[in-house]
Amino acid sequence: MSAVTTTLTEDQLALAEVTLDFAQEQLAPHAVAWDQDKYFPVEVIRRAASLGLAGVYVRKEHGGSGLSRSDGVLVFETLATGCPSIAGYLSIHNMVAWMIDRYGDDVQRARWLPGLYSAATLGSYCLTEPGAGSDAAALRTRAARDGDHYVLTGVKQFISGAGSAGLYVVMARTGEPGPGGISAFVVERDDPGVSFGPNERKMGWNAQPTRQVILDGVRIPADRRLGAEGDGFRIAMNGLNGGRLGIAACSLGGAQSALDRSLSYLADREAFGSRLLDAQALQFRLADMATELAAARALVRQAAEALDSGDPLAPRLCAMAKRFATDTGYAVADAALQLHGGYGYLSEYGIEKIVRDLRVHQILEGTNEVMRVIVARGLTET
Ligand code: FAD
Ligand code: 2MC
Repeated sequence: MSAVTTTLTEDQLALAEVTLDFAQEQLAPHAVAWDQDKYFPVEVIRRAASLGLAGVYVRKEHGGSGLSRSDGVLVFETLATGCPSIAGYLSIHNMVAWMIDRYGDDVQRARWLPGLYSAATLGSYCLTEPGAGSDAAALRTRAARDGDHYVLTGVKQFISGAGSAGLYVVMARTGEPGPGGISAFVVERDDPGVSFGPNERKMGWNAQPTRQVILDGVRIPADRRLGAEGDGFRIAMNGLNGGRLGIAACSLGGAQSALDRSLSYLADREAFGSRLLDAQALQFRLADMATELAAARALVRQAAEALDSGDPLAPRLCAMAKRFATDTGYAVADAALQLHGGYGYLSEYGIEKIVRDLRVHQILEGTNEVMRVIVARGLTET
């Protein structure tokens, strides 16, 4: 905990205490079993919602917690010390709730936000398609206007929470090829024509489902569109700026937990007549892990402050922070596994689960290669 408290305000310290208690009491004791059983603990997510953690960025006047991104990265880092997979899903749910608060009109907010911030309704974000992942602006899901309705047809791939979620923010094409022809819509699970693929079998993030969302002539009223026609790509990207920080923070929390466990493990484990913790080679490894995590945390906070202040460089800083924190988090968790010797490789110690969970953070919400594309474009275009 000491590693995350520097320069925090009194309010932030209190927030971190509440979320850390929740993570240690409600998530950590069950994380290994949820992973093994592929169990999505919706009831625990609803308990998190009762603490305001399902409407983190929804404005207070709209019923949410009204927290800043700087607060939010603290929330997701501390939650991820208990389970990166559930913290990661909550980050996505909060991205969806923020998009509705930010881009919805009063009627849309009143209709969907209460369900989202109480987590009575879970949210999913649907951008990726089988033929359009990194090149998201190439998406082909079609939303054809038909009088006062749109008819959506297409397939969304790798959707977190799909099947369990009641509300889907779907990016679909209403106009010309490229980003300018994309609009954002809210699709509900019970809309006729919505179905789901099987729960994907995957390396990590097993405590939450990942499925295709299949849209087969889904006819929805035009008032399900978020923002104007053609604004969907911008809405999707602005959602992802904050989302990428959430995922970055989850990597920090998972890795911090792996580092803390390594310290206790090495203090207990003896070899060659002394505690392993007394071996300077291992102390240096721990020192490097702590240093790299502190550097990543500083960059995540800097990006969060940039997003809070509306800095035009914020998208680039978010990409830098997502790339650096998710690479660092994975490396630190993998080093923690090594420090546990053979026990790190056993499921019951929970370390290999952290490594598997953190691996996907280098891929989703924009791969780390795409993060480099964003940073490099910024460098070469200015
Ligand atoms: P591709 O785009 O095909 O990329 C393949 C490789 O090529 C990658 O290494 C990539 O970095 C590299 N590459 C591509 N373009 C370039 C380039 N220009 N320069 C250099 N390298 C490049 N999506 C959602 O919309 N909603 C979700 O909820 C969601 N949840 C997910 C959950 C999981 C568990 C997973 C695995 C994915 C999820 N995704 C979700 C999808 C995720 O965002 C995509 O997998 C990711 O954006 C990459 O797309 P792709 O898999 O099609 O890879
Ligand atoms: N913030 C704000 N606006 C952005 C933005 C960002 N991060 N990125 C792009 N835009 C705007 C950009 O400014 C431009 O606006 P305008 O037309 O007004 O100039 C518009 O969007 C089009 O942008 P580009 O011309 O850069 O579009 P391009 O097609 O070249 O590529 C790229 C953009 C590669 C950055 C984008 O496709 C991308 O981020 N790809 C990765 C996809 C991704 O992150 N998927 C994650 C899925 S969700 C997930 O995995 C979950 C687990 C939830």
